[in-house]
Amino acid sequence: MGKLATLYGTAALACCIFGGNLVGATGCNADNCLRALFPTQSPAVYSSDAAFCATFTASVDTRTTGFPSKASAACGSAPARYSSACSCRPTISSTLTSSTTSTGSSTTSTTPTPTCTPYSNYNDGVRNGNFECDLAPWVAEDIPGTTHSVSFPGDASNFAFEFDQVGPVSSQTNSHPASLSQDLALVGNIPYNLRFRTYFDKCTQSEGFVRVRLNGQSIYTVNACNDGSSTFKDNLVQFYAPLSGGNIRFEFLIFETPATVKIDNVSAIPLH
Ligand SMILES: [Ca+2]
Repeated sequence: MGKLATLYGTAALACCIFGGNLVGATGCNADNCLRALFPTQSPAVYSSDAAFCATFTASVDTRTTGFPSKASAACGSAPARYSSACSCRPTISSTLTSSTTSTGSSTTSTTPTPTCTPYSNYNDGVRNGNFECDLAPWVAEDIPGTTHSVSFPGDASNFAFEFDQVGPVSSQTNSHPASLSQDLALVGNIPYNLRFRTYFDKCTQSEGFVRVRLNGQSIYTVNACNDGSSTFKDNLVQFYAPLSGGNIRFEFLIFETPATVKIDNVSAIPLH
């Protein structure tokens, strides 16, 4: 299955999509570098990048290596790009509370309580993409033998959507699999980066895969064995939104019992 799918409405448009933005040496530029470094308001994602920015802006920084790998394609190795992105990074309004206390030989963990941020910044076409506001406006559909939940831990210890194959695999798995979907708030006629993180509990021949549909069209699949199991992995799909709105649908074509698949940190951000 392809790891990267690229859909554009016209070949003519493709010439312009990946052109780098011109960025000055100082100031805040709302460009692809910023969006790559801070793709969501997820506290988990934000905290790691905020930590990078804290070290980066502590002094005049001229480093050309050691940048967050997820932003290297968009930001390159010019310190000014990172300085710009760090100078206008998002203000996070939600926090997670989590505590672990050790008393002698016993350890007590407290399940975090999400503080809801119902809509992301930066023109994100996905709402509640980090599942920190429970499930809505996502719609989850089970089939015989499957269940779902918003569970902890998610990606980097917050919440995630969890699909579970708990019973015999249904004969309708191929034709009408369990799914997770929502209507998107896309601006028409521009290209987008769809990013999300997936977790498969194991890599086996029969574990199966997750299929992504945009407006009913299959645009991407990720296999249980694509990137290893038992950890969250990045996925990137570039697509062109011909119209405003739209619908995204994750389908769980899982053929093993028991099996667990998680999805977290879903975002759809304009490329420019
Ligand atoms: Ca999450």
